[in-house]
Amino acid sequence: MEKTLMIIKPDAVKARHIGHIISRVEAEHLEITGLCCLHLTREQAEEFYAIHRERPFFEGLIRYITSGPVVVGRLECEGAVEHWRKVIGATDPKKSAPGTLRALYGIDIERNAVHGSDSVENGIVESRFFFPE
Ligand code: IDP
Ligand code: MG
Repeated sequence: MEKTLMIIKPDAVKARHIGHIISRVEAEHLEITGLCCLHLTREQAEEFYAIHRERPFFEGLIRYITSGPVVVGRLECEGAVEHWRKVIGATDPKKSAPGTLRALYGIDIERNAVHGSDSVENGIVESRFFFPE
C-alpha cells in the first residue's frame, strides 16, 4: 500500500495538537502503521532535510525541528501521498486552504505544524528513515 510520512512538528506538540491531528488522520481513513514520539538529533534532522541544505532557511529549519519532541507516523492508503498533502495544505499556513491542518495549527511558514512526503518515492524513503523494515 502507498505510504507517506507524517511528522507532527515541535510547535504543534507544544501547543497540544497531537490528539487533534491524529484524529484527523483517522477521519481521513489513513491507516497508521507506525507511530513514535522522539526528539530528533541535529544529525538526524540534517540527514532528513538534506535536500534543503543549500536553502537560506536550512539552519533555522534544523534548529526548529530539533527544538522539542516530534511525533512521527507512517500513514498508508491508496494515494496516501497526495491525500495527506491535501489534508495538511500549503507550506505557508497563510496560503493553506481553510480547514487544512497547517491553516488550523500552523504558526508561520517555518513552524507549520506538520510534515508530509512530497512524492510516492519520498514516501518510501522517508518511511524507511524512521521505520526500517
Ligand atoms: P513542505 O514541508 O511543504 O514540503 P518544503 O519546501 O519541503 O515544504 O520545506 C520543508 C520545511 O522547511 C517546511 O515545511 C518549513 O518548515 C520549512 N520552510 C520551507 N520554506 C521556508 C521558508 O521560506 N522559510 C522558513 N522555513 C521554511
Ligand atoms: Mg517538502
